[in-house]
Amino acid sequence: MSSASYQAEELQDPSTLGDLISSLRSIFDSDRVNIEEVGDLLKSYKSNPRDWKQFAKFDRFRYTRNLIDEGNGKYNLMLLCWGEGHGSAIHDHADSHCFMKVMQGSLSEVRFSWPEKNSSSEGESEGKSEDETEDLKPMMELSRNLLPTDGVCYINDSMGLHRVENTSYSDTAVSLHLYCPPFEECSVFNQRTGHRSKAKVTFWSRYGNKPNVEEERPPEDN
Ligand code: CSS
Ligand code: FE2
Repeated sequence: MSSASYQAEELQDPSTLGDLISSLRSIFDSDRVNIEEVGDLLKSYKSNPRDWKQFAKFDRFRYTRNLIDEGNGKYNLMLLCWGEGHGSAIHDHADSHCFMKVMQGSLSEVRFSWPEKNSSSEGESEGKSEDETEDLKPMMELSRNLLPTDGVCYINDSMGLHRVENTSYSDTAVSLHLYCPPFEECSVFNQRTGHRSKAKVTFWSRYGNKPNVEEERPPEDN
């Protein structure tokens, strides 16, 4: 096959989640992440529940994180399942790239800036402190978006923090997330005080299998 026809094949829209996984693997073969290219690829796949229902495992109480692919160790691809009214804490992304695509329903994404000091005291690094007594301003909302099915968004720590929520009380929601590089811990924030704490992120299921061991839960609200 000539390189030109190979390229033409690569540019075809993925028609299944399997195709999408293969294309992501080849994009991430390169050490540079082209944010636009990954975003466009995620947009070009049209969600079909038949492709991903084997990974969609819900919990009654919290949203769940279900691992789909470890991307040759370079990134984690996972399906998040949000029950009615389920939401995340305000969180960062541990210096990773975060891509998110809605697969079913819709999700609200509210962005915040990093906490800032309340006083005129200067010199210390903004929002990086875990000192519970530190005087910080209430966290400032930057934007608010309702992402529809097949909608894609991107965030990293330099763009701020966010809270993701299924605001529907009648419909569940499902989203596909890609984090590069993978992370096991992030920070969660209290909107009122700006205080931050560490939270482990865990998987509810891996490759469609739910472990019988103790329940694993996503980050708790601070
Ligand atoms: N970052 C959250 C989901 S919103 S992007 C998580 O991985 O649990
Ligand atoms: Fe997030």
